[in-house]
Amino acid sequence: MDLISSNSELAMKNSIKQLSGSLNKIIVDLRDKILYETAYIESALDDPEHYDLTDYPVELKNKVSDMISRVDDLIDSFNSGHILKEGINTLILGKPNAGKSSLLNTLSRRERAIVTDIPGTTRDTLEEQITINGVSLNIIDTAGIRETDDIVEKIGVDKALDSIDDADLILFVIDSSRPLDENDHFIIDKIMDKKVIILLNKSDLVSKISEEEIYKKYNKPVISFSSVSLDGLKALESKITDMFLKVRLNLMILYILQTQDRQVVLPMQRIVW
Ligand SMILES: Nc1nc2c(ncn2[C@@H]2O[C@H](COP(=O)(O)OP(=O)(O)OP(=O)(O)O)[C@@H](O)[C@H]2O)c(=O)[nH]1
Ligand SMILES: [Mg+2]
Repeated sequence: MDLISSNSELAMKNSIKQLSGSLNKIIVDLRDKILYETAYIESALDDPEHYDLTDYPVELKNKVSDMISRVDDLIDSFNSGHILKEGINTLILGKPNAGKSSLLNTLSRRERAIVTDIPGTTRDTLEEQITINGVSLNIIDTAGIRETDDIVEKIGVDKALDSIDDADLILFVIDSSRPLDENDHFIIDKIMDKKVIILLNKSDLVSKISEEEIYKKYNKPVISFSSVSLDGLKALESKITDMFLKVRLNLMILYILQTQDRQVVLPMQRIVW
């Protein structure tokens, strides 16, 4: 199904590789190791005189932790598989008028979203697919987060907050020409345990907030940015691709697999999986 529904060539190659049996081989190998240890323990219990178990607990503990880390690698590979197939789910969050829709337009190089100086312009979530250095991103612009009595706007705000869980990356847009307010604090509290890049937007205006101050406070990457002067655009694009280094490694490995005999056992096998 992955192969049929994958929407890029890269995703297709990834699916083919999974089909080609590497995943199966790793699972069979893990299963064999677990069966071996289980059989060894059972035999030792049945026939204790012929088994020296003095160092076995330590040995077993090491083997089990190695297996756990292989399983963790597999789970990770699923995550980056999802990112390769569907793109990095990138949520743009911020209070009204921070410049979220302008950021979406800047990153997608087109006037995708309506931008006005009226706070509360964007009411529904808006998605756009873009590619940065070969990595695909599914960017979602959202309604500005604030307390509101407007029913439609409130639905948009709730939708934005609900999208946090599914986001692989959050671009938190702050209007640096104004001091932080309770809306900024409310947002940052909601996203502290996520992968976040903080954008100090409107850097072309006189700034009320410094990069150092924000970094010290929140310990997340901070980039000074402007959708008007395009200050910080390159820095943002490289930061995103650096954060998803694993995806880039997968791209490289897929390229190697494509150009070489697929039977070659790569030394980076652990990275692939
Ligand atoms: N000077 C300056 N103005 C900006 C920048 N980014 C956005 N703006 C302006 O800020 C205002 C709000 O921009 P939007 O992109 O609509 O802001 P938003 O966060 O999407 O706002 P809501 O949809 O209301 O939540 C507009 O007047 C933009 O032109 C920037 O980098 N520099
Ligand atoms: Mg908007």
